[in-house]
Amino acid sequence: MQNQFSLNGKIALVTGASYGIGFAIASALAKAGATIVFNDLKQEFVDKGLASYKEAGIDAKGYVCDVTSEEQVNVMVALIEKEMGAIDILVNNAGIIKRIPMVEMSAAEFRQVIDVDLNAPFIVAKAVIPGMIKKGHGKIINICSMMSELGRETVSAYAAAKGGLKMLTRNIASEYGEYNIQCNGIGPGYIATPQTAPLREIQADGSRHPFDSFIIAKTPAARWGTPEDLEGPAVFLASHASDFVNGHVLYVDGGILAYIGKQP
Ligand code: NAP
Ligand code: GCO
Repeated sequence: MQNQFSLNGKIALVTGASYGIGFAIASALAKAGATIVFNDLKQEFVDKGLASYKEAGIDAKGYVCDVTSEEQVNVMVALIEKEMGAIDILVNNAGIIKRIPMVEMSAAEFRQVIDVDLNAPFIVAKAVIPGMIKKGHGKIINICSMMSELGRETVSAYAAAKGGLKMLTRNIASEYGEYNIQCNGIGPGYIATPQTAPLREIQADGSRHPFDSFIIAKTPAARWGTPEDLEGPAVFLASHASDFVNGHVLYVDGGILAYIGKQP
């Protein structure tokens, strides 16, 4: 059974993985046997990421690359393929959020979120798929969100992007399934990372942030998720164990999507 989940000999590219969810997922893939390549926007974050991987006993390779730039992505993927071989596993993790009421949001801000959260996964997937076709197999995991299914105040661009990413996931599965490429999504619930830190800030009077209390009440597990909660699902979707799972989004949300909320 262990062999089904083994990633020995596989090369995995995890985008935006210096810390947070990307780091946890990459570390789990490494523990299952994969060689890790990651990128981040600035050398200083890549260096911090490299130090964290080293501390965890993982020999990762890091690149500076903005995933919204097709040129930079193509250069990075070509370098990886030259130095290490074709990528077996891609995790489109890099993402941003802007919490701004829709009527106050500029079109430029909206576009920026769509660019990182939807256009970039297209750009990176497009760059790695030809190598996967040549290799005869590939796994693409797109990091979706609760907002692939639900809306809420202030996150119009993010919800539009993550909803789009769910459909891009299904489309890649549809278009490249015949080449033995599986493309699935992971939809994390509310996970404690720098991205959600503003929603968990302790208030001036020492009480919990109202959004923090709201999430605890809305989550049957009655807690925020941790990046480590995503490790097992990521290894599953990257491994042979999921070879007939394609175009699926696996929600790892402590039950949020199943729950109407606490009765008054
Ligand atoms: P995070 O802590 O903000 O980390 C995001 C990472 O993406 C950072 O390393 C960031 O780089 C990188 N990044 C952003 N734009 C980039 C670009 N253009 N090129 C390359 N790297 C870029 O976020 P997280 O909470 O770990 O989230 C990771 C993914 O999970 C995102 O797609 C997010 O939308 C999704 N997600 C998060 C949650 C949650 O509750 N936290 C829930 C569902 C889905 P810098 O260090 O340079 O900023
Ligand atoms: C927000 C949050 C979310 C989460 C996550 C939920 O402001 O509502 O940041 O969007 O980060 O994506 O799955």
